[in-house]
Amino acid sequence: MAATRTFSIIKPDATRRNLTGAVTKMLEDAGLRIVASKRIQMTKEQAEGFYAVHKERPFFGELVEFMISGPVVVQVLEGEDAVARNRKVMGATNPADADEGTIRKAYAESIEANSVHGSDSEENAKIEIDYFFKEDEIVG
Ligand code: RTP
Ligand code: MG
Repeated sequence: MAATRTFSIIKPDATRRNLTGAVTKMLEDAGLRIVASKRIQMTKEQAEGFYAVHKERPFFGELVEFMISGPVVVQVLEGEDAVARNRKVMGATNPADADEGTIRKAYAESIEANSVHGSDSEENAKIEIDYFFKEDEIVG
């Protein structure tokens, strides 16, 4: 199968605890290649736009505040079946439900401060990659 791409964020709870390398290693060990990566401080507008699908959810305001509470590392990951492969190594949204060997089981602090984001479909992966990266910033 051909390599596909997905989009990942190492969230502020993880960068705060200096876990950028540890999380990246788990992604790489899962068969994903980091083909673009940058550390950014998201603006409120950027975070609101990124999570626009969750606008009506009760946790939207808190989620935006959390995502701008510190730097994040946005990444493009490439690999076979990248979206599903990444979702698998991330683990369940709530770390209490996450399987052993997943990033969230190892590092997430709570259902909100859960260390990583990963696109949930190939279609959303394209949209999310475009939201943060220009094509010439991605080197496969
Ligand atoms: P993500 O989008 O970050 O990869 O995570 P996900 O698909 O597993 O979770 P989703 O339902 O899309 O929610 C997006 C992010 O919102 C925060 N959240 N907080 N307080 C809450 O009940 C709650 N539920 C979700 C988490 O940071 C989650 O990753
Ligand atoms: Mg999601």
